[in-house]
Amino acid sequence: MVVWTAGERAAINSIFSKLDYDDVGPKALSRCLIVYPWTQRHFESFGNLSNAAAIQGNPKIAAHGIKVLHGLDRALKNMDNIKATYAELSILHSETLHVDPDNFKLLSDCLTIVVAAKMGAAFTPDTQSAFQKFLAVVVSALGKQYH
Ligand code: HNI
Repeated sequence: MVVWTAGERAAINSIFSKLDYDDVGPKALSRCLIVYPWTQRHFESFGNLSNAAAIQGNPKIAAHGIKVLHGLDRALKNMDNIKATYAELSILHSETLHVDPDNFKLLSDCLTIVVAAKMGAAFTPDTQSAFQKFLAVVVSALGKQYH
């Protein structure tokens, strides 16, 4: 059972309450596909991924980046039971999509970098500590149904 302090809960909710999903979601996913090109193989049906500009301009990638962020909302609403909340999504990524679970960490790191760039000085070490803990619990939960 993950224990969250009141400060961590406040920091995490504050980040998401101010997040522009339509901006941050596409930026995080496209960053992941550019920085870690092997992740592109999961999106070959999404159209042109031939270079960074194509990826950053790909509407399907953008839409999926937003979907991923909304996928994080599920954890936000179930902070005390993130593992159970993501059981189905973990099975989907494992058995249907065959996504290497290492990639969850890569995407979450890209999301952290995008959020930090947006927040600037407001992304204090304490804020980052809470955000990284939240993403680490999500990444762990998404990997739980892999065998
Ligand atoms: Ni992921 C579908 C959430 C990481 C590749 N992914 C989803 C869906 C959600 C989601 C929500 C939609 C499920 C549905 O339709 O029922 N993905 C998340 C979250 C993370 C994540 C919260 C991690 C923080 N996904 C990844 C990673 C990859 C990935 C790291 C590959 C590199 N995800 C996919 C693919 C799909 C997907 C591929 C299906 C897309 C489609 O529509 O075909």
